[in-house]
Amino acid sequence: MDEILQKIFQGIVEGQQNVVAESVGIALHAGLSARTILDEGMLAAMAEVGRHFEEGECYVPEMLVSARAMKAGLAKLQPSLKQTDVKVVGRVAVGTVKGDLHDMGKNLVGMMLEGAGFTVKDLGVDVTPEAFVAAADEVDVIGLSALLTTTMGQMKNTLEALDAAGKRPKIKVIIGGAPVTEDFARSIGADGYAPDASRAVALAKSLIN
Ligand code: B1M
Repeated sequence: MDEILQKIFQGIVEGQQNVVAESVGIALHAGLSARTILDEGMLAAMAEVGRHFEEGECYVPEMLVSARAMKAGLAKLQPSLKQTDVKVVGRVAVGTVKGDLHDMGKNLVGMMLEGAGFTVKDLGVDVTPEAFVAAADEVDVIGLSALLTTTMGQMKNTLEALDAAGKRPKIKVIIGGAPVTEDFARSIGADGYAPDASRAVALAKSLIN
């Protein structure tokens, strides 16, 4: 791995915010693409942190410091994820479902959607079905994120709440997050599933055109 990517990777694993922010700046300056930095440096590092946690080599506080370091890197990367001169193509509300506090996947999806010309309303984390329903009139697409197998069920609850409030089929609902699958999306009646942020953008575009 490129030396600077290795530094970003290690900085996230060790939770060194300043090292990560500075190294992302250096990598961009050296001409590495935002996509390479994200995929090979940052997302790979978070996957490694997850592996350490699973194997009992790190605990929640360490995951949290790694998450902060990742966020510092994402903030540096954000302008490069945006395309220039893009027209507004639609409005999306994104949020992490009730009971779930993981926000980086959701943030990344929001950033990439903005970069592709969508207006994005970020509802945050631990978002109740009622809060998604309240946002439905202002958007064309709602994006639900869940990182825990225990909170995936909230996606179904949210879809049911949107149905009960008569908000569908006017709005489309897309879902994603590490434990979520295409089959699960189909089984709960979501309009689509995307495994990553760039495919979430393609999916949102395809649903509103
Ligand atoms: Co958590 N955590 N965590 N954690 N955490 C996981 C998810 C876990 C897999 C770790 C593990 O065991 N290997 C595990 C879940 C197991 C399971 O249910 N299957 C887990 C656990 C168990 C927990 C706690 C229960 C731990 C505890 O307290 N004992 C607890 C739960 C808290 C809660 O939410 N109620 C917890 C807490 C935390 C922290 C708060 C410490 C921290 C989150 C900080 C934050 O987000 N601000 C944290 C972290 C950092 C992780 C890992 C290490 C990294 C997650 C991450 O940010 N990845 C994670 C392990 C892992 O994922 N490998 C883990 C980077 C991010 C960019 O990727 O979110 O997957 P991701 O998003 C991807 C795709 O999934 C997709 O696009 C993104 C990439 O392009 N995507 C979408 C996401 N949302 C989408 C929406 C879409 C489309 C695509 O459309 C709308």
